[in-house]
Amino acid sequence: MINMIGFLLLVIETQTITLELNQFYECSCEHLLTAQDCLITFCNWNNNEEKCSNKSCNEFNQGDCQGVPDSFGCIWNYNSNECQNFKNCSDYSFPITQASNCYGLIKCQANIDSIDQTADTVKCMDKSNDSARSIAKCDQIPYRDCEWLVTDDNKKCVRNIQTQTCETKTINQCSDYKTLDECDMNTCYWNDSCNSLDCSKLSEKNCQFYFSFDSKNITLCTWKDNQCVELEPETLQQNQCLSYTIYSYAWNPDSESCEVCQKSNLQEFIFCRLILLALVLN
Ligand SMILES: *[C@@H]1O[C@H](CO)[C@@H](O)[C@H](O)[C@H]1NC(C)=O
Ligand SMILES: *[C@@H]1O[C@H](CO)[C@@H](O)[C@H](O)[C@H]1NC(C)=O
Ligand SMILES: *[C@@H]1O[C@H](CO)[C@@H](O)[C@H](O)[C@H]1NC(C)=O
Ligand SMILES: *[C@@H]1O[C@H](CO)[C@@H](O)[C@H](O)[C@H]1NC(C)=O
Ligand SMILES: CC(=O)N[C@H]1CO[C@H](CO)[C@@H](O)[C@@H]1O
Repeated sequence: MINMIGFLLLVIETQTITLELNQFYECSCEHLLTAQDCLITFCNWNNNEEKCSNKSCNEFNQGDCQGVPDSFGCIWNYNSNECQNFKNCSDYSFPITQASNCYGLIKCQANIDSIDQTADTVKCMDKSNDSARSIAKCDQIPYRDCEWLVTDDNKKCVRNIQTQTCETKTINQCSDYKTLDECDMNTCYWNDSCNSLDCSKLSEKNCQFYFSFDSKNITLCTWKDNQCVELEPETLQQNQCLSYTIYSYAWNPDSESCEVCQKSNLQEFIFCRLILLALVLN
């Protein structure tokens, strides 16, 4: 029985290391529960209430505005040169060659149907799926920008070098990419063939995180004993928690542990199941 519970705990640990995209870089000031953690660049600490709260967008310079986690809802406006509250993806449009700027907004993507060749503009829209590279469809994407975007039915936009077009392909694993050009280095690596990435394949400089195959999940890595390994947030100290996890985990002074800021439904589901199972087993 104890072995069984041990095994289940192990399963939970591996689950928590891989974050869903909506759990990554999502801490906001309200998650920072001690004065020490309340980041002065982004937040204000109220000594009386012992509470950390976000500064408003218009207090940020360009660098900080572009650096705050999405949860602050701040976007830099290049026209008026100020940091503004983000409202809606469809408020933004860019020259066609800068369509990738849509992905720098908050949960937005390029709206392929809005491409206007005459005016040279593309509008942004709300995300149509949960991938960091979500897109509605691959055709009409300029060859140059055809970079492993993910459609709502989980197909990939892949360059066809022969026809110089952006093709819709069913890709189930890195080895389905047959050439170095096709091999998506955000999630795969090349060693004579295209293989899935893991932390151990990353250089010290790139030892931070990598995306899952569909860019829907992120695995955090850390440099330890001269190699890149999977980060185990539960083992982090207070002063490491925020930065090692790229603002995805914050220190909980009550439990004295480093905990994910944005809890996913799935984890709660697993947790409930574990508790139920433990009850049954007892
Ligand atoms: C904090 O962020 C929220 C959006 O998440 C915003 O509505 C609120 O105005 C911000 N607080 C301040 C002080 O600006
Ligand atoms: C943004 O605006 C569009 C078009 O008006 C609307 O359909 C969509 O629901 C809005 N999105 C959000 C997140 O409010
Ligand atoms: C490339 O990596 C894969 C997976 O790690 C391994 O199985 C394969 O042997 C490697 N190939 C070469 C040529 O090193
Ligand atoms: C992404 O994470 C979710 C939830 O943890 C999991 O169900 C899914 O299989 C993962 N997908 C990939 C491609 O790793
Ligand atoms: C944000 C969003 O719209 N996500 C959707 C992406 O596509 C999948 C599959 O169609 C949906 O289940 C998600 O809700």
